[in-house]
Amino acid sequence: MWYIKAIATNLLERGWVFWYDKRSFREEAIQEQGRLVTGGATLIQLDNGDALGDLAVKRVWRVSVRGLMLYVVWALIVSAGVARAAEGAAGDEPAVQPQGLQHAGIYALRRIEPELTGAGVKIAIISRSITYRDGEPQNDYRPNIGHKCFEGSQLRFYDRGQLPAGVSPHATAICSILFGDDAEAYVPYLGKFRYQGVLPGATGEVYEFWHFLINNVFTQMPPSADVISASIGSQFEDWWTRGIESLAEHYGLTVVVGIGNGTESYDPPLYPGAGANVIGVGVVDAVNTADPAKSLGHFALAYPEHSSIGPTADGRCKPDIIAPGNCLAAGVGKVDGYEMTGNWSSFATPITAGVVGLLTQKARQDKNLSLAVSPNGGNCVMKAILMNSATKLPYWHKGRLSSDDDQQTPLDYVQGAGMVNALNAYRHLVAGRHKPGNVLVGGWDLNQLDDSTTANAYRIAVAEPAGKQITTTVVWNRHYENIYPFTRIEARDTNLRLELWAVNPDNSGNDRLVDYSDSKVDNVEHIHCRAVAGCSTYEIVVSNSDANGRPRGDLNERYALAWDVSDSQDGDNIFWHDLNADGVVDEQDFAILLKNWADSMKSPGGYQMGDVNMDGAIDVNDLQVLLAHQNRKAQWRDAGAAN
Ligand SMILES: [Ca+2]
Ligand SMILES: [Ca+2]
Ligand SMILES: [Ca+2]
Ligand SMILES: [Ca+2]
Repeated sequence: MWYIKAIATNLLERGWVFWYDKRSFREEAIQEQGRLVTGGATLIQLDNGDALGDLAVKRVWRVSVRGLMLYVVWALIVSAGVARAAEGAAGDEPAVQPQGLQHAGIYALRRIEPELTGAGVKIAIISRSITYRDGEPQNDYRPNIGHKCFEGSQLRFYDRGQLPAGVSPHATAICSILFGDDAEAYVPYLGKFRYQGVLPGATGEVYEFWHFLINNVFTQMPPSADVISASIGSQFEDWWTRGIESLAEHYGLTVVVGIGNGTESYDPPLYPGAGANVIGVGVVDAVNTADPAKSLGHFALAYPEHSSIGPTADGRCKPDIIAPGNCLAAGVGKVDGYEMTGNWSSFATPITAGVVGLLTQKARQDKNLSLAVSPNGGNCVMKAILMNSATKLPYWHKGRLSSDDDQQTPLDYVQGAGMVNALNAYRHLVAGRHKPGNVLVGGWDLNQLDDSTTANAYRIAVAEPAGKQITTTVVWNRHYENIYPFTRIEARDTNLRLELWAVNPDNSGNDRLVDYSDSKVDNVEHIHCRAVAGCSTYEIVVSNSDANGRPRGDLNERYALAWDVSDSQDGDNIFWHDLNADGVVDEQDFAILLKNWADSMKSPGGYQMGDVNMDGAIDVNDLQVLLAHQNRKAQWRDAGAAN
């Protein structure tokens, strides 16, 4: 068997792994693991007991060599010999917490780039005082720095200093998700576990909200930070929400803000999360179970009942992105206590901001990536990369249920561009910046359109278009005055358009427009569509939608573009059928489908889940698909409770 070992070693070095023992690793098991491609990681072990490490399995082939059946696995090797990842079946050893970070691909990224801990990166946390007296904040906005998970953290505080600073449970939870690190954490229902936030090596700059508005927003003095994370919201746009957008525009600062959860279904997204230049974050719910160990480790979809929903009052798509919200987080009662946060966009926000922090650290290490952190448009690059690399969850569709609005509505009203995927975002970033012309199948650009260049084209070659998905996103800033009250300069705003063309290199007369995205009001355009069978050359075109109707001199616009070609996404996700996310497809799910079907007839403009076959309407055909999956169970449901 030595030669198999040698081949294995060689393949390993090139990112391949192969398998030969049918007893230890059956084909079905490989295929099962193969579903965990997105942000997933799984341990594969050689039959002699050598751990190959955590792998994100991409594809499996079966081949025969000298009579031996080999299973060849195209995989990304995450690291060798590390502890088993907790993506798998419930009943695993409790792994690192918060598991929401695992679900967002953050631990998988850290396994391939262990030094990505946020070192050298500064994150500003905008934190409201918990107590107000006569409208005055009482300065209780800080995390509980006595908590064990903050022992090694670098946290600095900014407030007016007139009142003694107090502790906020909200800020404690958020800062632990970002900066916490505790090798010996414990809660009774999990036993011992490792606690590790997104950026344990970063510096946290914690600002009291009103202090931040007066000292930084009003004066337009950007905080000393690379990313702003805020879990704060107001129903209405105001001078300070526009002032924050102005900071993003004028300093290229990435601002990540939760859109809120609302108090009832279909509440609109809150400002500044709803602001055009901000990354607005919605929440992916944990699965529906009474077992805390399971609800910390398994996540379902974003639901309009729990996550606020777009469009905004002026018709723009929000959120931009979603992330898991239910995290284990430091509490304020005990110095070593941890509590479950629940499904709130407040906690999806630091996960998303943290991913931008990780990308920032990487972009600083490589001068070829430096435009991603440029003060001139870096926020657009980060937003384009984050959105383009996001994972589409079941039911992702543009705008309303029907498809007739898809070209004018770039994003899903509940999922935005999809769920944050740190590993995929990292791959997008390191694929590098490419200027218009012939480009690689993945990458990004920071560029501009003006009077002389009214369109830029990026040509990609897709070797095997069958079953492939082409995704591309363009992001630009809206323009604001940089003094109070930060009025929007509407005349300065542009309306960009994104097109995907199937190109015939031999005869441009045969080029065909495959898809386009051209909203009148959004400052993002997004395409996610299947490649055309038999067509391997494509062109992505960014242009001014109304170039002909505008006076000259007004067309300058800086934009960031990201693009990628990926395999078609997982159609076998149980949440297509398990509508209440309790881990089994049964009559409760049929009842939800029937209700949503009725609602979709009553209010065709609403957002209902249940178009299982994605033909733009909920009807009897969807019910039939659901019935065909009756009694299907999620792996986690019947597995023993984790410790
Ligand atoms: Ca639609
Ligand atoms: Ca447009
Ligand atoms: Ca169910
Ligand atoms: Ca349907």
